[in-house]
Amino acid sequence: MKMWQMSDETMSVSEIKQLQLERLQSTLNRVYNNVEFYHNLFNKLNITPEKIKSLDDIKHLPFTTKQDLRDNYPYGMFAVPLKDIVRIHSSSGTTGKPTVVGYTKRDLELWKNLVARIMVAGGVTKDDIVHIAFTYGLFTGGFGLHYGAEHIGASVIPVSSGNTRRQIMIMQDYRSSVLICTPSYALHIAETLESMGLTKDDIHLKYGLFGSEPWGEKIRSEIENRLGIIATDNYGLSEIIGPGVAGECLYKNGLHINEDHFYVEVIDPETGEVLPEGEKGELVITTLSKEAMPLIRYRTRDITRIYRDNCKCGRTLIKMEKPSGRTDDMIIVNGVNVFPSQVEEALKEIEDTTPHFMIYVRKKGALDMMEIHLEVSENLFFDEMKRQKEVLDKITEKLFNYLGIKPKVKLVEPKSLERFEGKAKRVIDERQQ
Ligand code: DLL
Repeated sequence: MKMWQMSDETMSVSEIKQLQLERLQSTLNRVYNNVEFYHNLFNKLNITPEKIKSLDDIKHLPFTTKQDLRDNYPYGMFAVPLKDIVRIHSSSGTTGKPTVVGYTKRDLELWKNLVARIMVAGGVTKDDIVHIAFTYGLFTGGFGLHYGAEHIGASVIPVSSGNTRRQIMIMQDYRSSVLICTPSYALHIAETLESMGLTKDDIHLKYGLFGSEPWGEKIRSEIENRLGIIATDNYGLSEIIGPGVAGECLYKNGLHINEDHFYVEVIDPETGEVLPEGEKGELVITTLSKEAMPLIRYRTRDITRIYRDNCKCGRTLIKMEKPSGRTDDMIIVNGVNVFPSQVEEALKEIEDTTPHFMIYVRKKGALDMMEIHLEVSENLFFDEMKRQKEVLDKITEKLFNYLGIKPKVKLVEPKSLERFEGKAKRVIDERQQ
């Protein structure tokens, strides 16, 4: 299996831990000396960088949250003067001020190498024609993947998102071999291709690297079958670097985390306690080599587990399971916790359903009401009422098993729900309005 930085991606666990400790200590010194926020916080807690003598000691360090980034908006978390910042991105926050992230020249070098690792792991080579349909702009997806692909030496087409028919024309004419976007946009591209009377045989795609939102195996197999590709998942977040934090190899069983640059922990989101490897909780990341904006124990709010295995690709980097959602995605319906990913999971085994659904939560008197609109196949939609009713009962039953509550389910016509060019939205909570 090809790798971009073989010696870094195949270190032994003891080598990696030694490197992480050295990098952690220098990061702690850097933030203590250069970031007022950390300086004051460490002083308040009576922590000095010298007190952190082992990786285990990291649990004594405080967490950093998105709120801390907001409180220090826009540049307060930077550890270098602005003159050393060469790029600024920001996160797509839906509430309040966005969070701003900066990069030095060396950070950009690091970033493109980490993205290159993930792209090579997902099958990309210098001979590929890489079609990037992530938005270019403040969002890290477009530029992040762009520089990684160029660094490998692939031919990059910076299409950006939108105008799907034109995307397909470009794919046909320029012979794009790799598609890069969100999984929901990939599905939308597949549908548009079919609505234009074309099939996967009319395009030249071989691989797809998708990320930036949660997606399950049902969506993966739909995309793979309809576009004729091998689809891998990759994960990242702007606060940490953008894409390039973790990615699947072609064995598609867990995302390899670039742990020589990011130290990961999984915590119980309620208590903040560190959980043993293998247990599910909130992912917390400490950057180990970033210059412009190092972060200590950043709470990602993403839910996953981390584990080591002997991956057949040869990489020894610790893995994370596909993130199943975010702690703040959780909706509470009459006291029961529900994650949109559970709905996707429940529908996986039911024939004639599609991955397109929207969850509405409303108030009915004092009670919460959850209604799921679900697109079904043409066959079923136009089938007799009796069969529709059977499927509806099956779906409701399955959802009850997964969620612990019985939502109202409405089967809707194929292609009637909104489609997304970026991250998909799965919940409309009308209780807050
Ligand atoms: O989405 C960075 C990125 C761009 C990653 C392109 C991969 C590809 P943000 O806009 O800051 O950055 O959003 C970060 O998106 O905390 C997760 O909740 C979610 N997310 C990102 N990748 C995945 C994934 C980019 N593969 C937030 N699976 C993160 C599930 C993901 N969720």
